[in-house]
Amino acid sequence: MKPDSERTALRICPLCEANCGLELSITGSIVTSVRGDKADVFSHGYICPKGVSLGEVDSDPTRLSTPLIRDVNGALVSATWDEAFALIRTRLGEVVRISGPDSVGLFLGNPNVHSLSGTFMLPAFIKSLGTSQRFSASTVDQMPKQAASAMMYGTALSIALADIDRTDYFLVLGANPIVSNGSMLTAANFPGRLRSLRKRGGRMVVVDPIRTRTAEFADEHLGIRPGSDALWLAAIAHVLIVEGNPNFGAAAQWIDSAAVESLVSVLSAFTPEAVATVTGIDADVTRRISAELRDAPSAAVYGRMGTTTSGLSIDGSVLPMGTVASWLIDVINISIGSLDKPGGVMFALPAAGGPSTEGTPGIGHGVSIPGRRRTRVRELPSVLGEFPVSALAEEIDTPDPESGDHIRAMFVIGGNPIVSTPDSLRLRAAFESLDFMVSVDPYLTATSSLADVVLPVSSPLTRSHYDVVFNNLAVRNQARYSPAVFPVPQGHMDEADVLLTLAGIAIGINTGNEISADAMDDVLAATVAHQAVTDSASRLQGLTVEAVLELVAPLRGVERVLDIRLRSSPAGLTLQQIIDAPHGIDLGPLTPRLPEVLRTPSGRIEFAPPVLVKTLATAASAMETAAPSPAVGSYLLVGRRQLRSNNSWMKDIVNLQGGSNMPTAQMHPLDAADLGRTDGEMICITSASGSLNIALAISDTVSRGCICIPHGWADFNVNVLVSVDHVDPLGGTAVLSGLPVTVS
Ligand SMILES: Nc1nc2c(c(=O)[nH]1)N[C@H]1C(S)=C(S)[C@@H](COP(=O)(O)OP(=O)(O)OC[C@H]3O[C@@H](n4cnc5c(=O)[nH]c(N)nc54)[C@H](O)[C@@H]3O)O[C@H]1N2
Ligand SMILES: Nc1nc2c(c(=O)[nH]1)N[C@H]1C(S)=C(S)[C@@H](COP(=O)(O)OP(=O)(O)OC[C@H]3O[C@@H](n4cnc5c(=O)[nH]c(N)nc54)[C@H](O)[C@@H]3O)O[C@H]1N2
Ligand code: SF4
Ligand SMILES: [Mo]
Repeated sequence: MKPDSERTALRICPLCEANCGLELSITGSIVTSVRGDKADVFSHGYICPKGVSLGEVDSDPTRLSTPLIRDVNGALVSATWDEAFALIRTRLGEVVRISGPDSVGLFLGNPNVHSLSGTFMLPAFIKSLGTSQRFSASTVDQMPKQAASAMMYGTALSIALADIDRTDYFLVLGANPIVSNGSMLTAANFPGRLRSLRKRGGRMVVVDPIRTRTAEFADEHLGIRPGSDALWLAAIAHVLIVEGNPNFGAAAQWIDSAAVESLVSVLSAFTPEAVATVTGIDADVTRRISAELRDAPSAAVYGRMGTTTSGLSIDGSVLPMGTVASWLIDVINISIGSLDKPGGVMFALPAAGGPSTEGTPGIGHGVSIPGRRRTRVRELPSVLGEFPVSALAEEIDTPDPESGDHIRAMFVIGGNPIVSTPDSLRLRAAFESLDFMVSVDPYLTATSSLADVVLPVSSPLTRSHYDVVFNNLAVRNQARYSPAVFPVPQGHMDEADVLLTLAGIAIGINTGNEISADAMDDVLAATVAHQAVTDSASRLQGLTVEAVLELVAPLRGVERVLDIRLRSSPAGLTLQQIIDAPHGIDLGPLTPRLPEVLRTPSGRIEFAPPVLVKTLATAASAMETAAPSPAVGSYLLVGRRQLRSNNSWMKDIVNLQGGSNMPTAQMHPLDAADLGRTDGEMICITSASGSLNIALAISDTVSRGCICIPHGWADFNVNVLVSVDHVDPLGGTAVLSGLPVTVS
């Protein structure tokens, strides 16, 4: 073996929000091993099993190597890129010419936020296509947190982040970061950071219907009835604000007294005693936790999937509470003086910029929640520019009785909605009825196998990387860039080029003048440069577009856009400076950003947005009507994530298979005994939407009355059980946890 064919390369892991820096050993064109990069300024050598398998992801033989198109017999066959794009040009063109751009739907999946191409090139395609029919994985995920934060602070990425490296008290609801490695809170080595918290004498409390690995690690675990977090959080807020004298700390001068009064009034009903039955948490425990939060030198409350995607099931109805719960978390953080305080919850200052660094510091347009547009069939409100994915199937399969309007064509980009969104069987039938469908996906999946054209993108290791999105959510400010590890192999195509080509085709269809990917790249760079010279907060404000493009020449593609973004943002770095620091540039712990961070029209913190106050008020009756536990024979569905798995993909990676990575329904031993079922037996779970046969796994980690099933498995798809009916009225997000099911 030639020694010169062996090398190492550094690479930020694109597989989850933790953004670990990794070191790859490479022989020829094969990654032979992956380790954590000890010198990485953010992750300091941490790695998880998924990161270890990044080489296998790169060389995965199941990755598609050519585009696929559907032939006259209905089979998907290999095609050239020219053939695939030609088919899109013709068939998409037909649909748009006959029915207009709004007859084309878009579903954008999770991997798009983990790449520069998804971050920079995808918006160009969306704009070129000109459709309003946009759906994404956000409405089966974090949208309620974004909606609540946007209302309070002004933008969808103005998230107050738990400062876990400095806090003395960490209250976690509905999150399992020891397995998930964290979400809406980018903190590489979450387990290590939690160990440090414990080591420095800090306390951690986890609220979850399941005794997860995170709960087991914590000082205290509180089981809670699924979907009732908003009521419990309201009771804590009651103790702090109605019974006590809240100390708003740094936030005080940005909060209106009228907002405090309106909160006091709505919270008055939510005493710890009143919520005890419905939540399953004793009033004295709620009072003690409230006091601990108030008295700790610093404290942070953090909620994730369990708080954004749960609903409260009572008497046959399900109450989605995600946006209210997400808001109340911030209400509590503010009421204990934690906002903008080290060890409390703080805002990141992303080096490549973001919504909270653009525009006029301290004031902005804010957002309208619920959104102003409505879905055609059910009139569900839009949220932050998109529609709830729970409405997607009906928008395809239910033409307007008068106009005949409906979605006739779909682009699915980096998503697998058949597996990851509610009522999978109906969505599958809806996709099968489309006139035309395209998937941009490296794999043949439950979703992409329904497409007329599949455009595979080349391996993530053939692209450069910088976490533009997640630096808005990171617990430490830093800037890290990895160049591509491998060139794009002959015959493959980089995702940026795929998306720019699609954008050019869409422009051609809409205007008659198609633009090449190269020309599209120039249009995009000029647009970003234009923003950079006109934005009042930009360091490049006042320059000409030409001068900015001159500064970043000869870069093209994602690097060019990234360099413009870096230069225009508060840290004022250049891409070259970051390239010159291969283990990253540490920009230090989070620093106070009030009031400059605000982008609300009032220039204040919207502590008690009226729609949230109203929604909480309507939940008050739930406390009275809720029975202490679900009806006999009925169980509440709860989700879980698996350490050796990544949503619906990476299931073919050999080193990740087996062990805990199995699709099973976990149940408490006493519930299983009641049903007369033993471990490993197949059980049939039925909901209002469908039935699922799946193996039973008996586990005392599960609260009585709950059934815990992971998502992401095509053959054991939990989303056949999940209904499209229960949608958060403000955050547009589906209820995934807390739904009633029966077992037979
Ligand atoms: N019941 C239930 N449902 C859930 C959840 C739950 O907890 N319970 N969780 C929800 C959450 S949080 C999320 S984020 C969603 C995820 O939902 P999706 O985004 O729909 O699914 P993913 O499995 O993340 O993967 C999307 C697809 O992207 C492809 N892909 C991988 N890398 C790339 C790439 O670089 N480019 C492109 N173009 N494609 C790529 C993969 O092959 C896969 O087919 O699922 C949601 N669904
Ligand atoms: N290994 C691995 N890591 C991942 C992923 C993966 O698939 N595998 N997916 C990534 C993605 S896309 C995301 S969004 C993140 C998600 O990251 P997390 O939110 O940390 O992960 P989950 O495991 O979904 O944790 C949700 C927890 O909420 C609990 N829960 C359910 N209902 C309720 C409720 O009503 N109240 C309360 N208090 N708790 C409830 C569940 O029992 C579960 O423990 O993980 C990311 N990381
Ligand atoms: S924790 Fe996330 S970012 Fe870190 S190695 Fe694992 S998958 Fe990659
Ligand atoms: Mo997610």
